[in-house]
Amino acid sequence: MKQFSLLEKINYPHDLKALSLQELHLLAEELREYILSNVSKTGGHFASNLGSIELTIALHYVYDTPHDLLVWDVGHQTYPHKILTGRRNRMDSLRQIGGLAGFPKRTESEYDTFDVGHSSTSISAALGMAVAVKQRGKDNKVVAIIGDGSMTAGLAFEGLNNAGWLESDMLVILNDNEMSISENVGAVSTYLSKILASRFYNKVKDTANKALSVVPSMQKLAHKVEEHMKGMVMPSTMFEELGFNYIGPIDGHDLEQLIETLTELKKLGGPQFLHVVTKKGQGYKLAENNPIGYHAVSKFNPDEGMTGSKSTGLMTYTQVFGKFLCDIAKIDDEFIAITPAMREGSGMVEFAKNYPDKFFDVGIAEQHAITFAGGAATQGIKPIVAIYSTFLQRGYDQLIHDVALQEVPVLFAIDRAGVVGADGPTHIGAFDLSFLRCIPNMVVMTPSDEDECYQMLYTGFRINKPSAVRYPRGTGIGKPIREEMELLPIGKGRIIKHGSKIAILAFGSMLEPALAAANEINATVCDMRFVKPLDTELIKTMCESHDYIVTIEENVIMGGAGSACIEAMQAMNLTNPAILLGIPDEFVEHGDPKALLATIGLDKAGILGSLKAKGWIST
Ligand SMILES: Cc1ncc(C[n+]2csc(CCOP(=O)(O)OP(=O)(O)O)c2C)c(N)n1
Repeated sequence: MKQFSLLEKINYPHDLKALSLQELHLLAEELREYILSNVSKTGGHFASNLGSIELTIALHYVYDTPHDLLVWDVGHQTYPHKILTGRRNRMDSLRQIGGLAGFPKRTESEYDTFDVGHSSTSISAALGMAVAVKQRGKDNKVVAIIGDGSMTAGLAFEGLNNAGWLESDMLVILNDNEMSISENVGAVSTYLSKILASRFYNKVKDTANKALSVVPSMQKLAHKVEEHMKGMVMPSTMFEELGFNYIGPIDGHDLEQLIETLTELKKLGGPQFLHVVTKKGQGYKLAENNPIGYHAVSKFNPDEGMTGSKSTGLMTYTQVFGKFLCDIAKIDDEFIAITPAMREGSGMVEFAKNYPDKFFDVGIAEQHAITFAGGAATQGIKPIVAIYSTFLQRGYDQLIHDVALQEVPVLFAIDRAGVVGADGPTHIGAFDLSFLRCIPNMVVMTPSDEDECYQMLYTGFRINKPSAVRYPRGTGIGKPIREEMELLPIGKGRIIKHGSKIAILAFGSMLEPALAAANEINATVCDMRFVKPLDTELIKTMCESHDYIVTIEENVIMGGAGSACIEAMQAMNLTNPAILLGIPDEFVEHGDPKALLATIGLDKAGILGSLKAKGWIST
C-alpha cells in the first residue's frame, strides 16, 4: 500500500497555502503516485495529468479558488485539480456511472468553472467570464489554461484576438508539451518550438530579471530592460502582437519558478500570457517515452506498464476504416485522407506511415478540415474526412456551405457515433443522423456489421456526392470483410428476418439488439442501411404486411432515422402505429456503454419492454 500522508491532509486548496516549498514538492510526488495508482485501476487520461501536476499546485497555491476562476481547456488534464478540490476520495469512481466525470463539470464542483471535453474553448470562455466579472464590479481573477495542441484551433485564436482587443484582465497559460494526442502539427507548433529554442534570449532575460527584481521598485525597470532586450534579440512574439504581455517560456515542473511568476502575474492587469513548458507523462518513464500510448489508458499494472489490451478477436469499426484506407490506396491514387488531430483514434496510423503524401493531420481544426476537403474536391481529388461524430458538430456550417451546397464528393467516415461511454456527454455521438439527414445532397449510411461498413465506405467513396458512413465505437459483431469491394444499391435496405405483426426497422448498430428481441417475438427485422435516401418502398411493404412498426437507432429520437420513417409513412398515407426507439431528449452521462444503452432502453430487454408497455406483445 502506498502512503499518501501529506496528500491525505489536503482536502481543499486552502490546505495548500500553509505548506512550505519543500512540502509542496512532496505533495507533487504523492499526487503523481496517487494518479498512477488510481488511473491504472480505473483507466482514463493519464500522461497529460502527470504533466500538469506542478502547474495545478501552483495555481491553487497562488490564486484564491474557487473565487478566482481557473478555466481548463479540454479538461483531460484536470485529475490533479479534482484531487485537490475535494474529490480525492472519489477518484476510484472516475468515468463510471454515478462517479466522477473525466472532465470538469460545473454540477460536480464549484471549482469547475466551465464544462469541457471539446478543445480550445478556454480562452473564449475565460474572456466571457472576465468581461462579466468587470461588468458586475467584482474582483475575481480569471485564468485560462490551454495546451499547445488545443492552441491549433481557430477558436483559440478567435478568443486571443478578441481578448487582446478588449484589453481584459485575464491570464492565458499555454501548457506547451509539444504534443497533441499525436505529435503536434502546424506552423504554430513550429513557431512555439522556435520560441523554446531561443535559449539565448531566455538566459539573458532571466539574468536581467534576477538582477533587477530583487528590489520591488526595480521591477518596473526590469520589465523595461526586458522589453528592450526583446527588441534587440528577438522580434516580439505573435502573442504580443495580439495584445498580450508575453512571459516565458518557464519550466512547468519548477514549482518555485511557477509560484513566483504566477504571484507576480496575479498583480498585473490586462491580457497576460504565460508560456509554460511541461513534459507529457512527467515522472513515469514509460509514459514519458510513449506519450501517445499513455495519452488515455485502460487498466494496467503500474509496475509493468501497459501490455496492450487482450484481443477479443473482433475488429473494431475504427480498424475497418483503417483497412479500407490502406486497401483503397492500392487501387486508387486520386484521394487524400484528412484527420483533425485524431490519427490514432481514427485508425490511420498504418495509412499515414505508408502513404504520407496522402495523409493530412490538420491539427485540432475540424472546420478547416472540412473546408480544406471541399477545396480539394473541387479539383478532382477525392477527400476522405475521418472525424468523430461529436467533433463533426464543430464543422457543421462547413459541411453545409463548403461541401453539400456545392455537391462536391467528400466522404465522411464518422467514428464514435452513438453512446461512447466513459468520456460522457461531451463526446457522445448522438446527433449526427439528425443533423446530417436534413442537409440536401447528402447520402447517409449506417452499417450494422464490419463488412457492411467496409462496403459502405467503398460505396461512399465511389458515388459522386457528399456522403457519410457513421459507425460506433468499439468492435463489430465478427462479420468477416469480403475481399471484393461492392457498390451497394443506394437507398436500399434489406430484410434480415421474416416474422409477422411487428416490423422492426433497424439502423446500424441497433440491428443486433433488434434481432435478439425479434427472435423472442417472431417479429420481422430490416437492416435499413440508408438514412438518406431512405428505402421508402421497403417501409411501404413493411407497413402493408405488418400491424406495428418499430424504428431503432443509436441517435437522438428527435429528427433522427425513425423520424425520417414517420415522415415517409405520412407522405405515403400509411398510418400504422409506430414506436420510435433511440436516445431520449437528454444528455447521456458517462459510464460503461453497454450499461448506458440498457438504461435508455436500447438493448433486447429495453426493446421488449417498450413493446409490452404499448400492449403490442403480451407480458
Ligand atoms: C474539438 C476537439 N477535437 C479533438 C479532441 C480530442 N483531443 C483530446 S485531447 C487532444 C490533444 C490536446 O492537446 P493539448 O491541448 O496539447 O494537450 P495534451 O494532450 O498535450 O496535454 C485532442 C486532439 C477534442 N477534445 N476536442
